[in-house]
This record gives sequence, C-alpha cells and structure tokens, in this order.
Amino acid sequence: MRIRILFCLGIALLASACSGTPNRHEYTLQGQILAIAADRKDATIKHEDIKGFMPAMTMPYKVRDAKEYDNLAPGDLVTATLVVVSNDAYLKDVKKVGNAPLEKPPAEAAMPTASAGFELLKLGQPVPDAKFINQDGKPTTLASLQGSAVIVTFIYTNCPMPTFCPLMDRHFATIQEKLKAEHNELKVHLLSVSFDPAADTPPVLKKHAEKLGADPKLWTFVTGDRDDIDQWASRFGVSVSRAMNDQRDITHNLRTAILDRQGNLVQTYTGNEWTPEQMLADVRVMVGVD
Ligand SMILES: [Cu+2]
Repeated sequence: MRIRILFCLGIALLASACSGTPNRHEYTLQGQILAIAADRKDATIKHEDIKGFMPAMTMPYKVRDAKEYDNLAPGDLVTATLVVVSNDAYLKDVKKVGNAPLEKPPAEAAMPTASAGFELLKLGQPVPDAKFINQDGKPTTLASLQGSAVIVTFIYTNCPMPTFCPLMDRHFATIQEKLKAEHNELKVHLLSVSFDPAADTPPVLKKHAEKLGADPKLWTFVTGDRDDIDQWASRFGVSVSRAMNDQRDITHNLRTAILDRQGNLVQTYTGNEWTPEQMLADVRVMVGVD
C-alpha cells in the first residue's frame, strides 16, 4: 500500500514537474522606446523583426520587474529578451544601446478622432450598425443581436502576442463557459470582430472559432470590408495600422465594449487588464438580467 502511494506521488510530482515547464521561448528584441507607462511596467516599443516570431511593429511590452525600465526614456534604443510563454509575454534584460530622435508619436496617441474624423462613441450612444460577414460567410448585422447584451472585442487570428488578441480569445472562451454554466440567464452574445479580413476569411474565422470551442449560439466571429471595419472599430477607440510592405505587420491596440439590449454603448475597456469575472459583473450591474 505504502509503495503504491509513493509510486503515485512520484508520478504526480513528475507530472506536475512536466506541466510546470511551460512552452517557453525567448527572442531577442531590438528597438526604440516611444513611451513608458506611469507605473513603469509597460513601454511602447517600435522594434525590428523578431526572427522566428513576429515582424517589425510598434506595441506595448510589459516587464515583470519595473526596474527593467529604470533610467530609460522615450527615444532610447534598447535590446531586450522577449520571453513568450503559453499565455504571457514580457521583456527582461532591457539594455540601453543608444538614443535617437523620436520620429512620430506612438500609435496609441494618434486618436482616431483626430486622424480619421470619426468621433468616439460616447457612453449611452446607440452603436451604428455595420455590414459584417460571419464565420459562415453570411452577411450579419448588430441589429440581428438586439435583445441580447453584446460584448464586442477586436482581434486578428494571426496576432502573435499571447497577451493581446489570444488573451481576448481566452477571456471570451472563459466568459462563454460562465454563461453556459448559468444557461445564459444574462442573455449575452459575444462578438469578435477581425480587423484583418485579408487573412481572416470566413473559413479561417470558422476554424479559429472551432479551435476555441465557440458556440455559434453565444459567440460570433465576423469581419467585413476592411475600411468599413476600421471605421466602425475606430469609433470604439481601436486604432489599427498596417505596414505597406508586409500584410502581417499589424499594429493595434485593444478595446472591448458592452452594448445593452437596444444596442447602446454601455462601457468600454482599454487594453488587456480586464477580467472575465469583472466583465460579467459589469454586464449584470449595467445591463441587468433580461
Ligand atoms: Cu493582436
């Protein structure tokens, strides 16, 4: 009996040791710091190609130790190690290697209100409809979801950063699970909008949705005409920019929003700090049970 217990314990330890070794990769990043967050745990960096991982782009990178960004300022050229684990990514060993004048303000600062002339939606305002194509290739509209509270987010399926679009996908999957557990008594529908229609064709979205276990009754993936989607997304504060020379090079921020049952904007979330629990609690308070 004792031997058997010890043996099981051995197996358990072995198993936890194995699963405790996450799928970890390290890459070298070279770039220029454009901005550093007030808590000094996040910086917007314009960087070169990260070989084997992602093309050159500008995006925020967090660090686990705020000291990493100590003594650094916008304009500084840096090298760093990008650590990517299955559900997180962060920089370590950030080293200053030089300084150069800043070319232009970071993407996040270029608000769509100023650049495109599309006004940000205000809380309480009706969200305009758009012509979407869903994962089945069928035209669909927001109006078809009326009667449900809608949680909408913006993604593209090729996003390489575990803390960006893939995190939104994981959060939506968690929300779906929670909704199902209570038979969707909140009457919520999830809407993931891809701003990369060139790559995210309906069959690609469908495969992506299936991989995430998305139930089409609760969670719809859509895309549409690129300019239409960009314009619609910009009204939530989404800013997307694509490199001329590389289709995959998409720089974007994150916005997630709650729409009430009549299609009015109820709340917007910036970035990736929100949690599925908070989101559902907010829907419960701000929209309520039908
Ligand atoms: Cu992304």
